[in-house]
Amino acid sequence: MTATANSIILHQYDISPFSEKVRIVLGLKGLEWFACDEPVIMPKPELVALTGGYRKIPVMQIGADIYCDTQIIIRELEKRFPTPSLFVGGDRGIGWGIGMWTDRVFFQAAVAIIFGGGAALADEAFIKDREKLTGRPFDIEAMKAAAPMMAEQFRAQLGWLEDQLADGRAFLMGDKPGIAEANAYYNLAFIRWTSPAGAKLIEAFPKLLAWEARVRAIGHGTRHEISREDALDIAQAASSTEQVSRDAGEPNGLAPGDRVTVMADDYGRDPVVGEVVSSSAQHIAIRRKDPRVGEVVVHFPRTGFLVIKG
Ligand SMILES: N[C@@H](CCC(=O)N[C@@H](CS)C(=O)NCC(=O)O)C(=O)O
Repeated sequence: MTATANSIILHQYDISPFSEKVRIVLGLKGLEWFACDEPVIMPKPELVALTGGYRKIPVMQIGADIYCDTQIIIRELEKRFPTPSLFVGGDRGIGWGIGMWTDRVFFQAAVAIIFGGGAALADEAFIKDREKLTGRPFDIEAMKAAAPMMAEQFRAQLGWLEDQLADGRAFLMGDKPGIAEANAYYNLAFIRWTSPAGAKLIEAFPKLLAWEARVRAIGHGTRHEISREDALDIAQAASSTEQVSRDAGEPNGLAPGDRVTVMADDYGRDPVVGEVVSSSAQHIAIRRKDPRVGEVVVHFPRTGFLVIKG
């Protein structure tokens, strides 16, 4: 199977929890996709050629359109492949809000438990890389000290999920799986892959355990592999399909053609510079040129990102 300009290419690595969020969405929608494995630490020259600076994982590529952050990746997948919908009842807005909880507070508790527990992932090169990523010391000793408190935090949030399932429903929003599953599940998967002590916390919640098995069974759709060079060749040969559009509601008057810098507001704040193609309350798409891939359009969500004019 060969990838084309219409194929979904997920720049990822297998042990990446945020990639697992997207893989579950690919499974829910029964999609065929290409995994393009990226390094766990910098340098990531091929990824940065596509994004213009953004280095976090995952990044989705469809032709010359590059989607940075799981929120915009999932929004695009829902737009291009609306059936079955990720919105299964009563969660069309709050589904995104669940992501802001699980990607930040829930995820940070998992990280402290995993690395405070001495996960073998954290060698010297990894620690140096993550210090650069976050702009703070990656302080294993501090994480060790915080791990017991974080276990309480993590357990409390597992308890919310258990309570959500208390009426016997199969999935968080009812009888069908959707965006809430993708958002909630990947932190449990991350703990299972890396921390036996953390995984023990899950065992105390019977409804959650059964739910976890149901979500795992959804799978990842149909996965193929693609090399980084082949993915770059696809971007170079393709043209973006993003249409120019002006959002009259832009609070700061942003318009197509404006030069902007976009960066995450939390960690991995590497700036990406380009020219606005389209924007809305939920997205910004910017055009940039790269010597290896030519013209690409890079897409970001608005919550969790800063857009600076000029
Ligand atoms: N808000 C981002 C978070 C992504 C994220 O933190 N990804 C981790 C890996 S799961 C990462 O990029 N770590 C640094 C790296 O892999 O270089 C999203 O939703 O995509």
